[in-house]
Amino acid sequence: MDKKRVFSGIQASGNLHLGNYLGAIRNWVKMQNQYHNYFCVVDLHTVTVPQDPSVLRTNIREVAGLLFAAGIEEEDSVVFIQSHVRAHSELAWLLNCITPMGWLHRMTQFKEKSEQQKEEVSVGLFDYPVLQAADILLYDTHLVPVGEDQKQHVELCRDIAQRFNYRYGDVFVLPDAYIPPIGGRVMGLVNPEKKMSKSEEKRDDSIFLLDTPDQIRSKVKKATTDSLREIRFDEKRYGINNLLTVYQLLTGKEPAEIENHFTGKSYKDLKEQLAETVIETLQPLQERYRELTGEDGYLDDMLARGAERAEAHAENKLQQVYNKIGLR
Ligand code: ATP
Ligand code: LTN
Repeated sequence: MDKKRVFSGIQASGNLHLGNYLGAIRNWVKMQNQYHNYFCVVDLHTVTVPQDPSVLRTNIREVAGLLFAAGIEEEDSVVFIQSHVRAHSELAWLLNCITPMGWLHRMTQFKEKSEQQKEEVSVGLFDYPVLQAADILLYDTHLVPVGEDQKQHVELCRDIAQRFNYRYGDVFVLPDAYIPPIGGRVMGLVNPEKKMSKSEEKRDDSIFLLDTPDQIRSKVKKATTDSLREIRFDEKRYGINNLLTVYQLLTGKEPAEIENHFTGKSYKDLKEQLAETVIETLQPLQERYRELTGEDGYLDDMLARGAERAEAHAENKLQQVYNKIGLR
């Protein structure tokens, strides 16, 4: 039977963190041999907010390298850079012309991100979800594995696809989001009421995938806890709950087993064990990353192959769309 298709994207806005890994990338790796996969570094989304050109260039390669280092395999998955496949921008334009502004006004991520920028906010940031819809729809995607914050964008993509299909006939597959039952929203270490984020000013909130063991120990040590001194899963105790959830995700142990293990132990014990578990998890990934990026041209060749494979599918879809609209 034909495998279904998966598409997901990741921004090149800075270092990847444990939230990106546990909420998204790790699941992509786990699911990859059940599907045909497209994983995209969405650099056109990244420039919706100001970026330094040379930093951006470095970040794009770093994110792509980390995807392979985390275990994405060329055999099952096409990894590519969004701006290398022109069809993404072209389809975004065509979808812009059928998407009501009102739908975009409802997007909570835009409301949050634009608050910090007020009048300076770009048209691109407002239009961000339409470009995301183009990404997904170009590949006849069935499933979009993402963190919880992206659920609304995938639902919007479905609405846009439905509207197009209704007007012009069936062209697009309607995608579903896949959000992991746990890990879909890893919280900040210092501020556990907000999600762990790359764009966060407070760097101590996030563990980055390329952090050194000492940086990891120091960040986990500074993580916010509470005064109860009891190590138990409890959604109302944001700090401890987040540390335990990350520990659960990394060890694969059941909550009851974890609570038993930490009975009579201190927050300091929990933090020390968590830090060592994070270090152990990231060490092989960091090693692979160094190997991969150490060899001149190796990563670039993989990305060129990825773009070529992606383009073959995307161009075909784009032509169908032009045709339906009456443009070509
Ligand atoms: P940031 O991490 O700066 O908030 P972002 O969420 O805007 O970045 P990406 O880096 O492109 O954008 O996100 C890549 C994937 O990681 C998405 O599927 C997103 O839902 C997921 N993700 C991001 N932050 C978290 C988090 N704290 N917990 C779980 N998943 C997350
Ligand atoms: N908006 C997403 C990144 C993204 C994406 C996509 C995710 C762009 N295009 C297509 C899934 C499918 C984010 O900020 N995390």
